[in-house]
Amino acid sequence: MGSTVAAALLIFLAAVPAALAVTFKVGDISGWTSGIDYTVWVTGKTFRVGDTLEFIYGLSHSVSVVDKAGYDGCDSSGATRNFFDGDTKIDLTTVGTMHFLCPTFGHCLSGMKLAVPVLAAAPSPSTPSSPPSPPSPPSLPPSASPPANGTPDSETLTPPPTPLTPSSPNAASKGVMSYGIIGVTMILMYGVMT
Ligand SMILES: [Cu+2]
Repeated sequence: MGSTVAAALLIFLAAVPAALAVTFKVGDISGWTSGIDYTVWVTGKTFRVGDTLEFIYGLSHSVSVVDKAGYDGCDSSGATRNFFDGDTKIDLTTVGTMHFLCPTFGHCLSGMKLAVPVLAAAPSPSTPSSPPSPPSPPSLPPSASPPANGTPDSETLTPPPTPLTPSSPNAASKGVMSYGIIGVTMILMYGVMT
């Protein structure tokens, strides 16, 4: 049973990265506001066609979609779209760099602008090119092995149910992994006691 669960979990983990589009909350918990360096926020992230940007902002801000010249010069006069609703979701539909700025006076000049490089949609699993984020191989805690000599101590035999990967997708798979670890522990205890 344990191997079946593990196999199902592996299939699940392998299928997720290619299947899910990502919604990026611009600025993360800070949102779309003054005083944030959005070039830093963009660094290290991969944006793809099919993903979504979500701008969350207060009344003093808005979002203008501009071209590179508008971005460089903080000029929103040529904006193709403007949003004021405080929670703006923009779908990334084409490959290339999208440019945004806040047209409130002075905000763009103080850094409230965003350039997002958009790549092609994520490759399908059958494509031989490198996947965006291969799951790191899990490392089981070594404390599950019983002592070679002496009586087994039940406390040392039950490690905490740590998730196998740092980014566990949901609580359900955590529960499955917990059952797997408990099952392995029980098998080890049974082997020691017989
Ligand atoms: Cu602003």
